[in-house]
Amino acid sequence: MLQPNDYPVSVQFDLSKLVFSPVLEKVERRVSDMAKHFHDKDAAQTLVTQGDKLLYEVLYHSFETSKSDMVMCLTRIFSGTVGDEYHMTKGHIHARDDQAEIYFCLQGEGYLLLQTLDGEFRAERWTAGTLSHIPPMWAHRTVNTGTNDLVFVSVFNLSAGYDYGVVEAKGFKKLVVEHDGQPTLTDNPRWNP
Ligand code: S6P
Ligand code: ZN
Repeated sequence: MLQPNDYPVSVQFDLSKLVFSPVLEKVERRVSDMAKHFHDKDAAQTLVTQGDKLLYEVLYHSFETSKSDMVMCLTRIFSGTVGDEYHMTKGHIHARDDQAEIYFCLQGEGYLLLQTLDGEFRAERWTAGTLSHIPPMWAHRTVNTGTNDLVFVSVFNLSAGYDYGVVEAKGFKKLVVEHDGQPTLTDNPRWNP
C-alpha cells in the first residue's frame, strides 16, 4: 500500500539563475565556520572581524519514501580567497562505508579533491558539465578557482551520514592556492610537518 510520500516528485530548476524550487532547507557557511580549514589562520581571523563573508550555501531537497532516502543538493561556492587559498567546502567523508555520491558541475571552474583514509589522493579538474562519481570511503571537498560562482548538484542517500572530523584533523594532502594568478596545488604542511 503506497504511503503519501511514495508518489513521484519533481523539482524545477531555473537554468539561468541556477536555483531550484522548492528548497526545503538551506545551509550557509562563513569564514568563521571554516576557521580550522584554511591554512592562513591570520587571514581567516581578519576576514571574520571584517564582516565574516559568506563562502558557500547549500540548498536541499530530500526525496524520502517509505523505502528510500535520496537527497539532492545544490552547492554554490562564491568566488574568492582566504589568504591565498581559494574558497572551498569544509569537506567530509560519509559515515557509512557503502555509500557513493554523484556530483554534477553546472557552472564555474575548480577542483573536486578526493582522499581515502589511507592517504590516496585525487584532484578532479572541474568545468561546467563535469560529472564525477565519488566512490564509497573517499572524503570529498570542492574548490572554486574561478571568477564566477562554482555551482554543482549532488545526489546521495541521507542515511550515508557525515563525518567532518576526518577532514578537520589534517585536511587534504594538497591545498589549492593562487600562485602568480594561477590555481596551484601545493603540499599541505599539516600532512608533512
Ligand atoms: C553531501 C554532498 C554535498 C555537500 C556540500 C557542502 O554528501 O557532498 O551536498 O554537503 O557540497 O559540503 P560540506 O563538506 O560542507 O558538507
Ligand atoms: Zn558527500
